[in-house]
Amino acid sequence: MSRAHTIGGTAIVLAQGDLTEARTDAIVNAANSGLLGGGGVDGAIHRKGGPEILAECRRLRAEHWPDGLPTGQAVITTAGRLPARYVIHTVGPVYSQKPDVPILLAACHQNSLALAVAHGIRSLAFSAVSTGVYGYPLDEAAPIALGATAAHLHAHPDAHTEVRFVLFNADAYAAFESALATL
Ligand code: AR6
Repeated sequence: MSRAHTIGGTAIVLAQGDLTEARTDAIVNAANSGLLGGGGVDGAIHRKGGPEILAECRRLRAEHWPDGLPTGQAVITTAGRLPARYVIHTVGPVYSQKPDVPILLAACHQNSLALAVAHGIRSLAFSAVSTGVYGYPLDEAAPIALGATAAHLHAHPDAHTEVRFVLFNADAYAAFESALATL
């Protein structure tokens, strides 16, 4: 299953599947501020990508983020043994009714995409950040993720060829499909 929508020179593509198998230049990890692995897609990335990713995350912590990466920000490492070349690690917000929560989820996407531009990354793939362990409802997260991506693509019409959302199950795919239809 896949669906696409084009903004400038970039296709926004929805697909159902496993992010660790994406053959884009970069995949975006739904990390935590410790950057040292965890469950969900983060666990799968470190498990399949191997120790090189963790070693770079440790170095980033030691050199730049001794107190952890703040929510909404993004950093980049190798992708180790994964088919992608890079992993962009971003920290989504834990879902709550606090007013800054949607702003932080949008910032994850904007900062990940800005980092991709800075590294000449033409294609990248996200999962549905914050919608697993962090509890963000899919129908609220999908329009924020896609809206932030669309805003970035309007500002950088030639920076990327593809921004893919790899959704783990049919519910996630349906939520992103509905949100994409309203872009
Ligand atoms: N490919 C694509 N999507 C996936 C995969 C996969 N391999 N595995 C899970 N998902 P989550 P969060 C989906 O929990 O909510 C970790 O412990 C999943 O169904 O991975 O941002 C981190 O270390 C959901 O839709 O990330 C943090 O502590 C989406 O990916 C915390 O969880 C995100 O779920 C981050 O929580």
